[in-house]
Amino acid sequence: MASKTDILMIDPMPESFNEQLGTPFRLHQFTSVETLGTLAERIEGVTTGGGSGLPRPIMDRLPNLKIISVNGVGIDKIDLDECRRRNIRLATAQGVLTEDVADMAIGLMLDVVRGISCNDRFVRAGKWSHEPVANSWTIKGKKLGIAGFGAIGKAVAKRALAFDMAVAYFSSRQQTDTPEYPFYPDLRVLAEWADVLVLCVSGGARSYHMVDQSILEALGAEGFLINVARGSVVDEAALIAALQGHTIRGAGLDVFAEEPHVPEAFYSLDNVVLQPHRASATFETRHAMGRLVFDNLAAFFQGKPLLTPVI
Ligand code: 8YV
Repeated sequence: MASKTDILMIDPMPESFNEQLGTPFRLHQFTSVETLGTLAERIEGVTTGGGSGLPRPIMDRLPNLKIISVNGVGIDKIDLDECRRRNIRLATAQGVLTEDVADMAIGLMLDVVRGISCNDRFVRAGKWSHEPVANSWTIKGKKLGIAGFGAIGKAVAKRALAFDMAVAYFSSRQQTDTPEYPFYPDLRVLAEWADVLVLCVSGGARSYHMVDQSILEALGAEGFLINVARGSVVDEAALIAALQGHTIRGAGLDVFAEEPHVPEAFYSLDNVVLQPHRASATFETRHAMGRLVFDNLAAFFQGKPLLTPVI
């Protein structure tokens, strides 16, 4: 019997995935670089999440690595130049998580604008019988600015139209397939226009702290910020100051700069809704993502084209 190909899992994969993948491959859960030992030389494939990527110290320890299959769409924590230099192929789970991530963006927007989580805490604390309940704000007619107009940004736009919102976007270039949405080449101008600014950009150096104090000021005291992209896109200290000082009205955050660490300053704020990076985490989508991670690996080791290649 041919020996199985060794695959290193940086993040744990669901049990169903292990069962599938366990057939042609031998799986190893990564714990630390130090404990890799002689296994390191046998590893030919890596699976990882978009948030974890493949840190260079691990990549550098795997001399026979041939393919990285990402259980997500983010590739900001993978050194693409090094992949090309070492001829390492890269595939992502693009296409199958778009709708869920867009739903999360809309969910966070509805939650923070309508005060849903805040009022849930109010009811649970038994305050309803003796304290006045604050009003929230309406969604209808609000202006939605979307930063990053790839598949996820466009799916957010589509949903926002059902709420009678006006939609415009910022992107590195104007999109040819969506002439119905106004394009703002300057994020600050979009932030000034928008009531709600949703971040759907890719992570990495280009978008690092793209939303800083000046963009929050442009969003203004009636503005809301929603982030389903990467924590690195937002200057968290500036955001905390803006929420505390009410120089923006609220925020909905699925992602943070140092996950799973979340700055404690957020905990006591009622104008922010926090999620532990759950946008793609539904049973259905995680199953489809796992399937794609598996199918890309299987295709590669069978000498077939990758289904969703990046490199
Ligand atoms: C996942 C993500 O939560 O797609 C991405 O880049 O960050 C998320 O969809 C992550 O990949 C799962 O580990």
